[in-house]
Amino acid sequence: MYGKIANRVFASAALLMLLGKVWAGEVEVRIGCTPPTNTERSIFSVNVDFPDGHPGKDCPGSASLIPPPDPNKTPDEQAKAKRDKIVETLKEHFKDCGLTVVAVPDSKELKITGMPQGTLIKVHTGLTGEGEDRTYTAEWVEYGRVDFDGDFDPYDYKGQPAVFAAGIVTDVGELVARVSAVELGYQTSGRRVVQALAQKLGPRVQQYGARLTIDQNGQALLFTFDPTKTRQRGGVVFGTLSRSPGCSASIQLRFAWGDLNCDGAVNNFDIDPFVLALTDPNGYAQQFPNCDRMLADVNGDGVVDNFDIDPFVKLLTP
Ligand SMILES: [Ca+2]
Ligand SMILES: [Ca+2]
Repeated sequence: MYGKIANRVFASAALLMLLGKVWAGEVEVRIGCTPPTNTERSIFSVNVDFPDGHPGKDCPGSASLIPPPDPNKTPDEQAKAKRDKIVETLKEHFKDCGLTVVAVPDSKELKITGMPQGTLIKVHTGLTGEGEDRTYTAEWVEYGRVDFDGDFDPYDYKGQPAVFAAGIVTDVGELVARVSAVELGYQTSGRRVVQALAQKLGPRVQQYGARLTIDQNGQALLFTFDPTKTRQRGGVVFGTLSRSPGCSASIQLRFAWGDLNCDGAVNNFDIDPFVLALTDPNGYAQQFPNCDRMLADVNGDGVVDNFDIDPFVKLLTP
């Protein structure tokens, strides 16, 4: 059985050796900015973590120094100024690892293109104090998380009670919960904030195409996205006006169909794992514990079987 399937896959794939590698990585991720409120230059950072084993060049993290907003500018202009500063820094950091960073015209967003599937993108707002930034992608988001790490100052830069926000963006729309320090009785530990936000989001998250759980440390909201409801947009909303660092968010891109060794690329190295997924589910789970055997369901009918062989071979053929 194993031999027969392997032969069929290998025969079809022999052609590929001549054609070279096929890369999966063309995912676009967007970051939308809201106006910062910091009173001193503060760091806003974006980290891109390619999947383990990905042969592409490592992408270093990037920290942008965001100046305090110009009070003569409108909130939209302040958000765009922050966005432009981030674009300027990211461009420099990501140019060697195959990612392109541009400002999206007529918006407060930037987009990063060229991400391999399976990449983790993390945004840390540091001390920049903004209401509701967002990061999302089309079609490829698997998980999202919003962290409120540590204890937060219950006041914002104007001395008003701070507001904390978290939510999701999907094809259904945006679902955002906000909680103020007043509502929390000024007990603004990350755990309290996360609990309060989860309570507000809870009843409606599923309807928006995600599942919500709380991280075991109690300081992060974890979202698992429904692929059928994140075809156009899927991601998270996050932010706080508090003068404390500790708010961050990340999205994890799904691996591609056929990327059976989960290295972010679909190529000849996936042939052996594919055959293993097909013939020996337990063996596959043992050898690729961080991967999902269902990635072998290339024809998308919900089962992994021989009918996935031809579509898999097709994936490998440009
Ligand atoms: Ca692969
Ligand atoms: Ca199938």
